[in-house]
Amino acid sequence: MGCGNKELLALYPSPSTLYPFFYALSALDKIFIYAKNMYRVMKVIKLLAALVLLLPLSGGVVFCASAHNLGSSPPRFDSTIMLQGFNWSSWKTSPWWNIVESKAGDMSQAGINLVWLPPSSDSASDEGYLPRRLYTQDSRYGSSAELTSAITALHAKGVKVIADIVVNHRVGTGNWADFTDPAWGPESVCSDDEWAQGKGAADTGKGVPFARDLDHTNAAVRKAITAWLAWLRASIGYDGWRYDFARGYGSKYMLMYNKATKPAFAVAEIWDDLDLNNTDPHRQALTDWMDSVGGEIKVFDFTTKGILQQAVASGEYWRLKDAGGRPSGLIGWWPDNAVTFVDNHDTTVEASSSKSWPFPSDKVIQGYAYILTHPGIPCVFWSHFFDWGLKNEITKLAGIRKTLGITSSSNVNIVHASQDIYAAVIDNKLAVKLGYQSWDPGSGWSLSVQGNGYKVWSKK
Ligand SMILES: [Ca+2]
Repeated sequence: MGCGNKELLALYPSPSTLYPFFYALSALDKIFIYAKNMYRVMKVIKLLAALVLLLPLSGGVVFCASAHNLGSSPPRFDSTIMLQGFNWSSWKTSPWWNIVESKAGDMSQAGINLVWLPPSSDSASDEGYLPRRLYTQDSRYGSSAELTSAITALHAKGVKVIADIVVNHRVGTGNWADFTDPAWGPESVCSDDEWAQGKGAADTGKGVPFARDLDHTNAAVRKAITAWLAWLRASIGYDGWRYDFARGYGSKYMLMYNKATKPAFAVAEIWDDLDLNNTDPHRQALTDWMDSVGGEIKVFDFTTKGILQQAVASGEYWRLKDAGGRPSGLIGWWPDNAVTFVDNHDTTVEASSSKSWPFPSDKVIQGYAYILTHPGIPCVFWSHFFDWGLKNEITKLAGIRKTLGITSSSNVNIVHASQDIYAAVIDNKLAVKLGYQSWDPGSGWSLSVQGNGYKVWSKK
C-alpha cells in the first residue's frame, strides 16, 4: 500500500536478499562453462535477469521520490479548491442556507468548486454535531427546502456540495437512546457506552461522553447508515462527504459506507495531537489511516496546519522543510489526499476553548499564500473569506493557482526554509516567498500578487 517512511525503507533490498540470486547465476555459469557460444548467451541472460530484478526496485524508489511522492495511487492532478461553508456561529444567522445560496456567485468567481456544509440533520445541539432525527433536514441552519434550494444554486454555479456526516454517535429523541427517524434499538449502541444499556459490541474506535456511540459492527446499523447516505445524495442533492470524528470507529466501516455510496469527494477528520518537536509521527498516522482505506478517503492536513501556524507566528520557516527537502506536512508525503486549511469551525477561538488552536490572526493571509500555492487540496474558511475582509486577496491567490494550473500533485522545490524566510518554486512556474526578508526568483518572473508578509510570482 502507499509508502510512508517505513515502506520507503522496505523498497531497498538488503544485501543478503541478493545472495541466492547470485548463487543461482554462478551455478548456471558452471553448467555452461565449456560452451563458448553459450557463455555469451549467459552474459545476455544475466544482464536481462539483473534488469528484471532491479527495475522494479529502482522503479519503486523513483516512484517514491517523484513529484507524486508517497501515495499508493497515481497522481490525480486535482484542481479542486474547497470552502468550509460555515463557522461555529453560523446557525445564529438563520436561515444560514439562504446566506450560503446568496454567496454562490462569490465562490464561483474565486474558483471555489466544492463547499462543505455543516451537519444538516435535526440535532440536539445548535451546531448540528449531536444528530437526533437523521432524515429530518430541518435544523438551526434552516429548512429542508432552503437547504435543497441552496444546493441547487451551488450546482448551477458549478460548485459541488459535501455533507458533514456525524455517525460516530447519535442522541435519543426524548431520552438517552430512544432513536426515531430512523428507529434503532439498544443493539445499535456500543456495549462500552456510558449509557450502560447498549447491547452492541464494544466500540471500534474512540468514544464520546456526550452521546451514544454507535456500533458499526452491526450489519443492520451499517445498512441504515448506508441507506441514509444514499438518500442524502439522491433526495437532498449532496455530492460527497466530510466524515466527522473518524477516530470514533473503525476505518473499514467508513470504507464500506464510501464504497456503497460512491461520493464525488470524501474527506475524514482525523485530529491527533501534534508534537511540534517531532512532527513525522503525526503525518505517518494520517498516512497509515489512508492506507487502511486504500487511499479512497482524503484527510485534513492537520500536520501542515500546526507546523505552518508555528512557522509564521515566530518566523520559524525552517519548520516548513523536512529532512528529505520536502514540505514537512502531509503534503510532503501524500499531497493528493491532503486537504490543507488554515482554520476550521473548531480551531477558531469562537468554538470551545478546549479545541481552540487558532492561526495567528495577523498572519492568516500568509497561511493562504502557502496553501493556495502548494500541492494538496486547499480549503478556505468561511470566516476568513467573507468576514475578515480577505475575499479579494484570497480570490487573487486562488486565481493564480488556477491560471498556472497548480494542482494537488504539483512539485515543490524549496529554495529557502530558514529563520524569517521561506521561498519555494512550484512546478517551475510559480514562486512564493513568506516572511519579511527580501528575496525574488530573479529575471524571467513577474510579481503577481503581494501582501502582508508574502509575495507570489509567475514565470513569464
Ligand atoms: Ca465511537
